[in-house]
Amino acid sequence: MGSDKTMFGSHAATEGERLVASTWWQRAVVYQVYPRSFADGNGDGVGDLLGLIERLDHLAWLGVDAVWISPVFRSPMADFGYDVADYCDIDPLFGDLATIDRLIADAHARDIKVLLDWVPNHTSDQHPWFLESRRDRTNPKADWYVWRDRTANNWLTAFNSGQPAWTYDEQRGQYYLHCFLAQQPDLNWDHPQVQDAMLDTLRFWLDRGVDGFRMDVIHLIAKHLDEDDPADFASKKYSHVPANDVPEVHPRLRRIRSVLDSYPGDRVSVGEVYLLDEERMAAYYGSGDELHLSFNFPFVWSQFRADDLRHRISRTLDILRPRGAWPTWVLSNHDVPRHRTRYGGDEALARIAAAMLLTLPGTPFLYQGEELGLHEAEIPHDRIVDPGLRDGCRAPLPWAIGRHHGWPSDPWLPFPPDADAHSVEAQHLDEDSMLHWYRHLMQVRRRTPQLHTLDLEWVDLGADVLAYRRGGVLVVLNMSSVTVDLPGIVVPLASSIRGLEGLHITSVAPLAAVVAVPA
Ligand code: TEU
Repeated sequence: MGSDKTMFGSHAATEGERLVASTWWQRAVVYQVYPRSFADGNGDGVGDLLGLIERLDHLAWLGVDAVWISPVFRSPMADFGYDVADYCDIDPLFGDLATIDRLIADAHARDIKVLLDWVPNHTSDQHPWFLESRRDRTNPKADWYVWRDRTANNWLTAFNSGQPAWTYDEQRGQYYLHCFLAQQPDLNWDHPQVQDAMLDTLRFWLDRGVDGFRMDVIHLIAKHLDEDDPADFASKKYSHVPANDVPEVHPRLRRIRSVLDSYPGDRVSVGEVYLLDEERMAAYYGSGDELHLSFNFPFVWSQFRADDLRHRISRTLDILRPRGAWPTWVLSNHDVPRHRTRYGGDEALARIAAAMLLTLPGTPFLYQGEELGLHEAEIPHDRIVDPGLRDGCRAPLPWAIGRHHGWPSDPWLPFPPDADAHSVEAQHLDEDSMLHWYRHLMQVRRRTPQLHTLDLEWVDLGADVLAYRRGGVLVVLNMSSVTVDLPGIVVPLASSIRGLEGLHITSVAPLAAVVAVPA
């Protein structure tokens, strides 16, 4: 536990650090769509772009400002799209280029921005570049991937497989590097032509009007192959990826940034910098010339306890703010068990988590289904399909009450538990539902300018209460089992206990969240 000084010291930004949102992506709430499980437009049991287009009105109603869509490019789907065989085409499972053009236009017509998921570290082993590269040692793309006569280090693949990150290729007669599956060979980013070709794939989509990219394991585009992982590396709970963090990555990020910045309209990059340390992660923002945003994984993995959260939030703000770097906040995504389940399943805690996510200083990212309060799905043994065992958070969204829950046919994975009660249809009708709670918090966030800065000042209301002031707005997340008295009389803008909005209150009930202004 940190010292009281760090825990409750003032975290209001100083004059030089005070940052106010000036771009759309600093004000935005971003919603991650995992397209296979969002909505199915063609009835084949797998979600697709048409399904997403049909649900844009729902997302506009919910109040999201942008969608990040997990990969929809041509892919053999060994890693469900994170193995790309053509960066400049859509997989027929999801639609085609005309469908994505329509999606971009229809989203923009509703003031929703579109971010695609760019996978620069590796391609599919079926990508034409790899097929050419593996042919022999002299072809024009011979050095586009990482080939060695013998395994150059002790790295293991991700997903806890225990397998070496090097596979011998008979055809080429050499080993190639793959930080993930053997079907995902790592590109050789030391090669200028690889960099140029990958930057062209960004231009392809920027020209088509996308507003930015989530960038998959972006820290891996530079590596020191001669460095072994420490002996205890594989046993460290969440470090499945060789944790490369080397200086050569920064000029590469600056090239990527300059491509995005050469387009009008504030195109944005948000990097999956899977380094479990805020200080290391912060370096990937450069001095405003590398990533626009970076995911904050120590926060994802925080215990849902006031002291741990306070520590992570303080550390993030203390490190990012002086650099002029804009924080992001995520609780769930397509790789980790749903936070509702991680936090024990309780609905009241999930409501508190939502209030926190949507009132912290920076850009929040929601993962599809958290607004429905979905639990992790239980996947029977014979239906597990993901090599990383992440199917439980990738279960299809229940849209309706009844058989198939609004899907035209039985989808590719089983539904999460209590799918009728958690469905959009059921929750739409119930103003007291989790869905309405998220929507209301987003409305409050949008119309409250105090929530669009990086100011945050802790308020000490007890160890199990996460409480902070954002300008004049007080947020009280009571994670304790007792009622807490407030420092004064306030009027809730949002209250997880219904019926309190607009009233004068002086305390917050156990396991309740309040966003309020002074009376
Ligand atoms: O994830 C990278 C990553 O760090 C994950 O492998 C994480 O360690 C793991 O999922 C925890 O179980 C990205 C994508 O988000 C993931 O879906 C891909 O499988 C991976 O890259 C490879 O592209």
